Amino acid sequence: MRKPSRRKVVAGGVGLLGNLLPPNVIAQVAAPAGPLKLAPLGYAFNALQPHIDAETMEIHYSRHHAAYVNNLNAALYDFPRVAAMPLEQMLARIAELPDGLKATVRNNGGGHANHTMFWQVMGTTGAQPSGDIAAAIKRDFGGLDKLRAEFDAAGTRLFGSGWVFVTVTAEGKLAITSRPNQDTPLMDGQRVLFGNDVWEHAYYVTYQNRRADYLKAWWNAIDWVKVSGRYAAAKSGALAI
Ligand code: MN3
Repeated sequence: MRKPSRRKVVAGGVGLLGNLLPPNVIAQVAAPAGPLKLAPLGYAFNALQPHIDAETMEIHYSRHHAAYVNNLNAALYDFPRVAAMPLEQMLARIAELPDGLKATVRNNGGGHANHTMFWQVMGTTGAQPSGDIAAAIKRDFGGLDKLRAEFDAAGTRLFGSGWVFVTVTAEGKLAITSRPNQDTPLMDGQRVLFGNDVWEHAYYVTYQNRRADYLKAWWNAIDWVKVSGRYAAAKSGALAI
């Protein structure tokens, strides 16, 4: 069951209750319910054009990602002890969670973590890998071209919906892996340096069925300054999602 979007809740709150309730109650109605939040995107929906079109970005962020957050918050309402856990722990300890919560955390918690990372590693700086991250890419893949070829091949091979990731260890070692649906290496206690969403909703408007073309173009949307920051955070133990 889909919960109404925040915008609809706000509109409903003002339209139906605005004349009846004091302002503090309206604020509670309008606030997103639950412990998890949809972070601001950090750039405009059209910022990644022509590689990712604005319509795709808007639907992907405002509807798909928002739905994962809303669904998870709704499910966590009855499990306050789980709700108090950081998301990466919820995912790493999924086997210990109440049975009624496992599938929701896996699908919607995984979706929330994956998309939070995804928006973060994209941007418009146009920078290329340099310094530590460039050295690690050369050491572990033989260079950026080889990383790209291997990563795109993994994304093309993945049947149906899922993600391709580059994981990073605390020592800074990089590896390519893929997962179906909204699964994430966080469920195995690993850390994600960056990853690409190969669900059709991530690319269908511009690329239709041409996933390989999307994978190739996506490298133009990566912000290597942000990836570099995540790499440093992973090595210092500070990288969470
Ligand atoms: Mn997606």
